[in-house]
Parts: sequence; C-alpha cells; structure tokens
Amino acid sequence: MSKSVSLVHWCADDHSKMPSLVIHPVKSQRSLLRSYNEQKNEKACSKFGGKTSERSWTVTRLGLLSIGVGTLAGAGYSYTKLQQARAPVINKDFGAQGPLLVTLPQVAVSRQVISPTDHTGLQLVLFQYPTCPFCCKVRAFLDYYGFSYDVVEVNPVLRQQIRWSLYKKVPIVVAKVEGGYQQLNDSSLIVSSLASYLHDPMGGLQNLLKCYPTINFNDDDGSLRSEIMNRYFLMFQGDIPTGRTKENIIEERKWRKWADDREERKWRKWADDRLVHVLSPNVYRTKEEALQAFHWFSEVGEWDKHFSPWERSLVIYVGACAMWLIGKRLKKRHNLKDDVRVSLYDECNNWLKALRKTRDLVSRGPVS
Ligand SMILES: N[C@@H](CCC(=O)N[C@@H](CS)C(=O)NCC(=O)O)C(=O)O
Repeated sequence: MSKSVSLVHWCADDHSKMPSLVIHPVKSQRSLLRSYNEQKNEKACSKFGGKTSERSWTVTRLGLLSIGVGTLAGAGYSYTKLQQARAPVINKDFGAQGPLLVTLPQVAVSRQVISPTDHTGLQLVLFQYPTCPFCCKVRAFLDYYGFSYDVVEVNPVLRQQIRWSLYKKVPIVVAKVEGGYQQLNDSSLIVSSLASYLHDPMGGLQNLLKCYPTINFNDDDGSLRSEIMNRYFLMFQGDIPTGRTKENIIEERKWRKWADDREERKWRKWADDRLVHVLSPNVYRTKEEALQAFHWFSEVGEWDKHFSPWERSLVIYVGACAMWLIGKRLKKRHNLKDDVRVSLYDECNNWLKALRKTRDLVSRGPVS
C-alpha cells in the first residue's frame, strides 16, 4: 500500500469534497500501516450503513461529556477545599466540657469489673475494642487505681454500640454525674480527668472537664484538626489534695525528680506518640499473624457471646485484613525499621533505661 494514503484526510466541513492535505509527522512504518488499516476498517464499516462511525461519534461525545463533568466536579471540590482551609475555624464550644447525656446509652454491657475500694460513685462505662492500645491504656489505669466499671465491647467494623456518639473513636468513658451522664472522649483526657478527680473530688468531674477544652484548627494542609488542651496535666482546681501542704508537695518533688509531673507527662506522651505506633505493625506483621491475633481477641473477648456468628466472622476477617494494611501504613509513616521487631525493642529499651535511672534515685532516697 502506498504510504501517501495516510497523509490525505477528507475535510469534514468541506462540501466540495476537495481533499485537504494534512501533514502528520512521519513516525514509523508500523504506525503508518496501523493508521492506514484503521482508515480501511472505518471505510469498510461505513459501507454497511455508517452505524459504527455514528456510534463512535456518540462514544466520543460521551467521553468528552464525562471529561467535562469530571473536570467541573474536580474544580468544584478543590475550590470548596480551598475555601474551607481559608475559612476561620470557630471554636464556639471553647472551654465547654464534652456532651452531657440525659440517659445512659441503651447498649448491652459485656462485662463488669467490680472494685471494692471504689467510692467515687461515678458508675463508669467503658466503650472499647479489646484490640485498641488506647483502650488497653485506659483499662490499665482504671484497674490500677481501683475503679469499678462496666465494659461495652464495640464491634470495630460496624460500631453500632457507639452510634449514639458524635465522637467516633474508642475509648469513650461515660460517667454518672449530677444531672446525667458525662461523656469523656480520648484516652489521655480520661486518664488525666479521672486522676485529677481522685485527688480532688469536691470540685466535681464536670468542673474539672472545663480545664480540658478542645481547640479546633486548620493544619498546614488545610485539614480540620482538634487538640485537647492540658491533656497530659492533672488539674487540682486551685485546691491542695487532702492531707497535703504546698511545701510538702514541693519538698517531695525536690528529691523524687523521676516522679515529678514533667517526667510523667514525658512518658505519657511517649506512650501515645511512639509506643502505640510500634505495636500495631508488630502485632499485625503478616496476614497470618493478623488473623491469629484476631482469633485470639475473639477468644479472650468472648466475641461468640457478644456478637452474632456472622458479625464475629466479619470482625475477624475484615478486621485482620484492615489491621494488616494499617500496620504497613504505620510502619512507613513512623519510619520503623525493616524488621519492625527492632523498632519495638528500641522503644522498650528506651523505657527500661529510664526505669533503671528511676530505681537508682529511689534507692538513694531523699536528698538532704
Ligand atoms: N487520641 C485518641 C485516639 C483513639 C483512636 O485512634 N482509637 C482508634 C482505635 S485504636 C479508633 O477508634 N479509630 C477509629 C475507628 O476505629 O474507626 C485516644 O487517645 O483515645
């Protein structure tokens, strides 16, 4: 076939049917041949009523329409996002505590932890996943300080048990207070507010929560974020804990440097910012280990009692798969070592070094 065929196109708008010469950059023998064959096919098809060329024109129009709609939608989305980022963030609930519920959420309690030494009267309910490190932290705190509490196992996939809450993460604690039930969101806020309450119950839990306002702000990439102020601080509401004097507290802190608030805050922050992020990539290191872990959670959390069989299977298989993927993402985001075990050991050694220092200080006793 002559190559010149592919160089001559009929100009669609030209009614005189005069050929107009369109020069294409000559590419290769093969591409010219392909082009010729395409034209030959097109002509052959148009011999049978031109249906294919009509159809291809419709397809082109539909394609162009989709591109147009897609571009418009994309531009609209970016514009809205930009506007959102520029809009001032209104902190209208600044200084207010979390929501006060009129009644306790109507969900089945999975188990009760009863401590005979608990005289707080707070009637705590903990909404949790047994697999969540933040929930483990709260349980460890509640058990250590001898709180009684009810546990509600939340289905991590469907989360029906926290449907009543605007805050969609766990742990959530609900505490009985005057006039209703106080919702406490975020593990560190739960620990700090309840520890402060133990020191100084007279001021009431609701008053204490005013010391932990949530501030909303836009971060560098324009996403809305929130931060709980004083999250790692205990609040004494201006009162000195019962049976203590100011001098007594200062004196104690002079020698118990290791136990002072700063040190405590440092390690609480470390648990949130470092330790929890090495745990998931280690627990869900491979697909097999993730599945193994979820089967074990089901066993110890008695999921066969709390979830229906299909729900339990859903949580085990979907949960294991999701956590394996999340583990991989966390590994990348937190720059963990190739062998994630090494990162876990590094963090543990970090903590042990601090403990060793602590032991030395304790054995030395007060500095005179
Ligand atoms: N800063 C929060 C973090 C809580 C958190 O991220 N919890 C995870 C479970 S480990 C969660 O609920 N994620 C949302 C979800 O599962 O949909 C805290 O300390 O309580």
